[in-house]
Amino acid sequence: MADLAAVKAALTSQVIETPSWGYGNSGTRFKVFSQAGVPRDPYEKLDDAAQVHAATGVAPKVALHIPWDRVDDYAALARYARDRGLVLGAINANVFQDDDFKLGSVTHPDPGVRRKAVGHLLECVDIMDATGSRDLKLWFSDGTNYPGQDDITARQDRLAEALGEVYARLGDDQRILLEYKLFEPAFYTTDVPDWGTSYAHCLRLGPRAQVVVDTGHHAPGTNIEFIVAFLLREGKLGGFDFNSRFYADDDLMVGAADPFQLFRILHEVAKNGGFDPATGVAFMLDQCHNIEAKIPAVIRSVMNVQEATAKALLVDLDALRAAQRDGDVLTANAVLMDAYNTDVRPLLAELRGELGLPADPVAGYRASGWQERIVAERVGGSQAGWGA
Ligand code: LRH
Ligand code: MN
Ligand code: MN
Repeated sequence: MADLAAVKAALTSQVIETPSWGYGNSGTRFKVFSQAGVPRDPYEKLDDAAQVHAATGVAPKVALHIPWDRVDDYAALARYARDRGLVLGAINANVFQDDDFKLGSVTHPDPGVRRKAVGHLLECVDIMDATGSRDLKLWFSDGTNYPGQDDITARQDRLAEALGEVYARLGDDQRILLEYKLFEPAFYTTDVPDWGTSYAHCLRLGPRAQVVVDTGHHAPGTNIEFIVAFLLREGKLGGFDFNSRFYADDDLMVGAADPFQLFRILHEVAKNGGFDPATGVAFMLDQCHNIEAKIPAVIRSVMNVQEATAKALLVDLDALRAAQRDGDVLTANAVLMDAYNTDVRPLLAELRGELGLPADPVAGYRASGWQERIVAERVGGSQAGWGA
């Protein structure tokens, strides 16, 4: 039997980082839908994130995206966050929304464009110094659309050079988290398309470069928990961008499409010690809420991660290992399924009660009056960045 007190302690110390862009308007390339009351600036995004933290108790960190969250004074933004019980999390660089980056950013054939891209990445490290952020999260849209368009190997060389320059600029407590994605917006080659490419670059860079796994960035059918187990074993799992998908990079609420996959991923995290804050695994959300109400959707997502975490922590590892040792396939599988099929909602409601949180965080948010207030007070909200 899993130790319930230890399960509760792990659930209490878990930190789920929410994305600033999840609070803004978003959409697809076909349409960005506007919602009433969305934040008009990064400060208001933090106000909304504070509501998520108030309702759940486990979401004190907020990731920023630069330049979507550009402000004059980042130290002041960090203070504003602190005053609301929050801290600023990963700084996400954006080298994908500038006309200059049409053929790539750090892998662009023109050294002048590469310099501009690296300049932005270095500026993001300056911002981290001001905000106290630990993580520089890098996702490159770089790639090609047509065979022959550019030299695949030369692009890897350019990528390595840029990453090396940024790595050298990191402070002792800062990390590069290198994200991969199979395709989109590039449709033929992508310069960091998979975990292996990211891992190879991180390995070469050194211990402060780690891989980030965005759950929506794989080919259909990819066994993500295998990747997670492998990276944890190598000390190279920097964190997650959680979301869920039915087809490609859908950015739907985590746990909505495939809660069983989320459980299998978090089982690997639990089994390999990844919930220990000392391992530094960041549990981030990377989602956009195009058609649903944003703040309750973020709350729901946090709850979905908590539920999958609780189930993963409930796996009876002694029984599992005994069955594995005995080659008892059916019992091993049953041990795992017993944990997955446990209704952990009463346990989480009890824990929230003990912590003075609403037993039902979505209901707690709805009763708070915040939604009505922002709809009345905020006029002309901004969009997350897509299509901006
Ligand atoms: C790319 C990505 C990356 C970006 C975010 C907005 O698809 O997952 O993490 O920063 O979306
Ligand atoms: Mn992502
Ligand atoms: Mn993505």
